[in-house]
Amino acid sequence: MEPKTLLVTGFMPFGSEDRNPSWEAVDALPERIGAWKLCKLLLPVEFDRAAALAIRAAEACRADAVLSVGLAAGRTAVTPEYVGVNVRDASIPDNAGQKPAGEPIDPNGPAAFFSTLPVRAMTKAIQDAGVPAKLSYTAGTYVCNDLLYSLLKRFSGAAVRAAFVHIPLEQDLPLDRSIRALIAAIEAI
Ligand code: PCA
Repeated sequence: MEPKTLLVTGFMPFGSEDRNPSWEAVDALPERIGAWKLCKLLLPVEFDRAAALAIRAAEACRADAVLSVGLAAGRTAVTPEYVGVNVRDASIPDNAGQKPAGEPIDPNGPAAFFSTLPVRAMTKAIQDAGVPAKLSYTAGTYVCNDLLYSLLKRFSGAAVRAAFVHIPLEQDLPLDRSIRALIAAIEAI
């Protein structure tokens, strides 16, 4: 059987961090996981632009699904995200200096979209692999949520499914555990 294509994205450093484990973990993933062939993309931490680049890449690599990964400093478990909400509310500027305060992502869009990959099963698979994981009901209101909402809106009603996984800082979860978690999550898709 032809492998299906999964676009996996990670982010550049932002704010006061000089590294972002989300891209380091994505970059370390093997090219094939289970039934999936991976196509990888490093994204800038910028409202609008990250989503536009991810959507373009999903179309270019004819992705069957998109799994985006980001850093959630302060969390100690890997957290698949249940929902993307139609809000931009930044507490620090993005890497292009934008700092939206309580604006919709799309003034005409619905309040939220639910992830279309099996986030509950992905969370369980990560736990079964021995890595702390918890289903999250908020991806925040910064660039990660912007990306998730925009992907789900773009592919709403289409065959392309999408989800987002936040991983902790390396000091709270070593990178090899986050990599193991992503492999388990992808095997569960
Ligand atoms: N985390 C940020 C944006 C980029 C990243 O890795 C977030 O949670 O919105």
